[in-house]
Amino acid sequence: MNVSEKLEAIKNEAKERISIIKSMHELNDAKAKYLGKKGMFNDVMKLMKDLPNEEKPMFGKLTNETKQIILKYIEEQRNLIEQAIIQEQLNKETIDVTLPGKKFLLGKKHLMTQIVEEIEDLFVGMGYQIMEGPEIETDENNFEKLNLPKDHPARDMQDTFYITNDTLLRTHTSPVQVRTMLEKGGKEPIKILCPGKVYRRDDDDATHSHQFMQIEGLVVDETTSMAELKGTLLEMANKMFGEGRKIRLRPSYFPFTEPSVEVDISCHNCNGKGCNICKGTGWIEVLGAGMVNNNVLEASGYDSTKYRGFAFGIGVERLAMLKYGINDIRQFYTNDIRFNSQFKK
Ligand code: 2U9
Repeated sequence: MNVSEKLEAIKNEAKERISIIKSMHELNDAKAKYLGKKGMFNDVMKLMKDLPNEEKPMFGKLTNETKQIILKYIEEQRNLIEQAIIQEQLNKETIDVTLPGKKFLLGKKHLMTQIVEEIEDLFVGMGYQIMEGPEIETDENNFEKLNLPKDHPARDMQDTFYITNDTLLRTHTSPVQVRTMLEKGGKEPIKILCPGKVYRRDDDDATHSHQFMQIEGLVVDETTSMAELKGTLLEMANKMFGEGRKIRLRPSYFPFTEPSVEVDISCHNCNGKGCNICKGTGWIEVLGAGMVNNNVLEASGYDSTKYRGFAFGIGVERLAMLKYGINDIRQFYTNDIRFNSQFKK
């Protein structure tokens, strides 16, 4: 085989072999085989040695042209392989734009949060400040300063989660008010609303929970009166249970207030006629209140001959149960989406 036949043979073989290569790796091997230092053109070089000198340039040129052609085959194949890789990727990632989209459910605030925020807004509108405090409290702040002496039944081990002899899980949010009074040092008027979790040693059932949400309010000033308390509670009753509510105060007893009252609201369900929610009475009991006991004012540094105060307390779960006809308090804590999603704001 002479030089030009050899070159023609290499070119034809390269064309055929390269055209069936499917991967970059194989293509690089082929490039080394045909064009590399130890490649197939070595044999051609050996044949060239025996050629007469005047023919050498012409065959040299032909060799270079053949190499360029093979390089072109390789580059063309490289393009084809690249296209195939891209096409394969595109096929894999094909999106069916006609498929229905995923439905994203929007979360919403828990009923308890909704009600607390609603009451907070109402009272902020009446000039109250929202105050919070720790859930682990001292016996002093939770009981002693609230006119609940050591032998008072409400301090019973059976009702309170004691942590040590003088620390406990607060049984009401009243210690937040105590802290505020102590901070103000008996000198400034107070108008605060204190929402928060409280704890009582109770066996959980449909109407009892060892942990629940309370909202208490406290106003201390020189002119604070029972009339002001009554007006405030009526405002809240109308806001929470709809316009046209009436309220009724019945005498009661709390150690921290004197006089103390239980507050009934005319039933929002039957408008006072009597139904299963109000147990036929036309009234539902929703909160307790009263004028702050002088002992309580004095214990936290307020001169009871100058200052007077009123306070009230609401159990938020009970309020929500009455408003929405919920019959099991445990519904608030089990996070059942079927329950929670019913209360859309
Ligand atoms: C200070 C002075 C007085 C807070 C009050 C009530 C009446 C009351 C109950 C409602 C339902 C508790 O959650 S419940 O079981 N609360 O009836 N709370 S007066 O009186 C205070 C608080 C702090 C310094």
